[in-house]
Amino acid sequence: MSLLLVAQNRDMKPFRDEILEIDSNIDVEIWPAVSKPERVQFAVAWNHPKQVFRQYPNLKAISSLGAGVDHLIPDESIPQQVRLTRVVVPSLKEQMCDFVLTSALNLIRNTQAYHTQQQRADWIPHQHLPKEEMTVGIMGMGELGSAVASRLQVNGFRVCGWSRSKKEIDGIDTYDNGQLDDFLNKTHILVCLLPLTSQTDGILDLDLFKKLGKPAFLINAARGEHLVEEDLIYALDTGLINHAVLDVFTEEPLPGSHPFWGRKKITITPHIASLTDPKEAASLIVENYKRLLSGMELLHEVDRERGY
Ligand code: NDP
Ligand code: OXD
Repeated sequence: MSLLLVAQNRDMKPFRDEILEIDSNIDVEIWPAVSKPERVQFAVAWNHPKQVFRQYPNLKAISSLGAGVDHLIPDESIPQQVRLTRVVVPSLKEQMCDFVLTSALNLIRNTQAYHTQQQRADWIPHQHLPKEEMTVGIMGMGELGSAVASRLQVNGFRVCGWSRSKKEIDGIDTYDNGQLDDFLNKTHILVCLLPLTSQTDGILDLDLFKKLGKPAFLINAARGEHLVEEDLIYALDTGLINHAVLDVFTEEPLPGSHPFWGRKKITITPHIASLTDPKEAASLIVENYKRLLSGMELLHEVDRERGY
C-alpha cells in the first residue's frame, strides 16, 4: 500500500516529510518517481497532469491538496469509483478571513490611491467610505465564505451571503439560489468564494455587475474562471465597479502581457489568499489514508455529481 503525492510546479517534499513525521511507516512516493504503481491506493494532487491517474490500477481515493477540487472533477480519466476528498483545515479559513478583511478595508480606505500619490509626493486626503454603510456580499457560504462573513461582521461591516441552500447565521442576511438579484442589489463589496462548477463558471459577468449597489467593488479569491475578464474591464472603465481585487486568474501565473497588470483599478495578488500548510494538511491526509485502508468513511468527501 502506498500514498502518492502528485503535483506540477510545486515542491511536495515538505508534505512528504510532514506525513512521515506523523507515521514513518507510511510508504510515500512523489510523482513521477513511482517505484511500484500497483501499490498506490491513495493520491494527493494539485494541478496534476491529465491522465496521470490511469497509471495506478489500484487507486481508491484522491485528495486535493487544497480546498478546491475543480482540477479533479473534470478529469474523465479518474474512474467513477475513485473517491475524492479535499482539505478543510482551520488555517485555510483564518488566512482567507484575513485576506478578505484586509482587502475590504483597503478598498474603503483608498489605500491604492495613497500608494499612487506617494510615488508623486502628493498630499491629497480623500473621504473614506464608512464601513457600517457598506454591505459585503459573499457568494458561496461554505467553509470559507461563512467564516469570512462572521469575521467581517464582527469588524463592523454589514454582511449578506448567497449560497445554494439558505443558511441561518446570526447577524447575517442570507439568500438562496433563487434570490441572487435581491442579494446583489444589497451588495457593495462582492466577494466570490464559490467553487468552480459548470453552474458558477463565468458567473461574474456584466449582467451581474449591473445589479450591484453603488459604489461597487469586487474581490475574487475563488477561481479565475468565475470572472468574465472583458466584462470586468468594461465595468471598471464605465464606473460600474470602482475597484477589483483579484487573487486568482484563468491563466496562472498571470502572463506579463495581460491587460490587468497595468490597471490602477485592479489589485493583483498571486493566488496567495490562503495557502495550504503542509503540517496541518498532512494530519488530515494521514487520517483519510488510514480511514481508507480500514474501510471507514472519509473526511470532507466531495460530491462528484454536484462538483464540489
Ligand atoms: P465549500 O464547498 O465549503 O462551499 C461552497 C459554497 O458555495 C457553499 O455554500 C455552496 O452552497 C455554494 N455554492 C456552490 N455552488 C453554488 C451555486 N451554483 N449557487 C450558489 N451557491 C453555490 O467551499 P470552500 O468554502 O471550502 O471553498 C470555496 C472555494 O474557494 C474553493 O472551491 C476554491 O476554489 C477557493 N479557494 C481559494 C483559495 C485561494 O487562495 N485563493 C484558497 C482556498 C480555496 P451550499 O452551502 O448550499 O452547498
Ligand atoms: C485551494 C487554493 O483551493 O489554494 O485551496 O486555491
